[in-house]
Amino acid sequence: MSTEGKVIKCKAAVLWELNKPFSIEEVEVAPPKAHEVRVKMVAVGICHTDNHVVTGTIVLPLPVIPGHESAGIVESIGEGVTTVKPGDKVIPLFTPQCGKCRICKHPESNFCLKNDLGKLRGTMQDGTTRFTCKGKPVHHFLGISTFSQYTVVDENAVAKIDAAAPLEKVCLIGCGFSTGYGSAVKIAKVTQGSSCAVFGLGGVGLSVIMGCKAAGAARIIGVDINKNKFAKAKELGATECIDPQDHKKPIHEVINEMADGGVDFSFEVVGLRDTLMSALLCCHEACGTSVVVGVAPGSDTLSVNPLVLLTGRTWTGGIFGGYKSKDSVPKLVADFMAKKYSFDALISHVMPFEKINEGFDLLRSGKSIRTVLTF
Ligand code: PAD
Ligand code: ZN
Ligand code: ZN
Repeated sequence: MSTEGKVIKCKAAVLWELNKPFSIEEVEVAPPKAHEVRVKMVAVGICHTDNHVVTGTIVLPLPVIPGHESAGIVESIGEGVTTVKPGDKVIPLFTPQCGKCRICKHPESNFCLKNDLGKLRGTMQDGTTRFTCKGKPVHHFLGISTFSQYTVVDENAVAKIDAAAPLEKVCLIGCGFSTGYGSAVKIAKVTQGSSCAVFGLGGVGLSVIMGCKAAGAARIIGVDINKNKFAKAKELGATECIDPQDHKKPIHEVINEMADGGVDFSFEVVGLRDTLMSALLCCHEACGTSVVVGVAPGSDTLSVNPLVLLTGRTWTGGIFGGYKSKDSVPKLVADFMAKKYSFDALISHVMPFEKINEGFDLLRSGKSIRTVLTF
């Protein structure tokens, strides 16, 4: 029996209160409106950004259904949708690409003005919600809310991918892999023979390392306070790994000494004030570039002596690895299918969607890299 045009009742992970476990609830998912698409989820990864919603580091109206690193199959489409059809394999895009705004028309920028990351309204682009639970509206996360068996997304926030792609793997292209890899190859534009330092060796940081290696970096220094992350970092291309707790000196001084005055490229992939500062100061004062990838609490500020930048450093950052999402995701999947990279080292756990709270515990205790939940 077709579900097209009907409300679908299904299971979703709802966050009712901060710092509480998700409750798996029956929710109602409305049919897609014009220029919207309803997607049946197949696999979703757990990214630290989802945990930022649970802790309130990212402030959203509650209740909310988080999740943003996923892959699925189109169930039905609203009026006027032309770029996907029912049955297509797709990846929802937490940064949309409307193609019309100033940013979409800019040759380099990717933070489309239709995004919900800046405003955090917790709605679809038209300002309304498609989920209800126990008679109450439930908010969306970044316009895609993928911790649900079915979700509705705007057409500009979903990309059609290769019909042969393994969804339980390529879901990582929806966030962690693309963010890390693109931060190295697209935002920093890491050069052949250069030196790099990567702070934070989680799913995103390890993907930065993969990007640095692919770009031909000669030296890649991994930095983490959890030594259990070092083996994977080395497997993926880190030439050495250091734990700031093993050094008396500030870690940026240690790296400045190791790397002839500082690395060419540094990446902050944690989301803390201290590591943001260390990453900035560990790149060379005259020719270094430091990239902000980690998401710090919205209320945090950094105070920087202008000389730190006056000497010639570049300080930059980016969402989703700087990729224009709708154009780039199908290409990143094609590169995966052509075996340009593998996600086997990044996916440490696979479990059924119902075990979502166990997956978050693994992330918080530093025991997982990426947990993929399957529906
Ligand atoms: P993760 O929890 O898998 O990895 C974080 C790593 O940082 C862990 O290995 C920690 O041990 C390590 N760490 C913690 N404190 C320190 C410290 N003081 N010094 C060094 N290392 C430390 O997270 P993740 O890889 O999923 O995400 C990392 C960050 O990137 C997080 O802030 C997330 O919100 C952000 C992110 N940003 C974007 C984007 O588009 N810019 C996308 C996805 C994730
Ligand atoms: Zn993410
Ligand atoms: Zn746009």
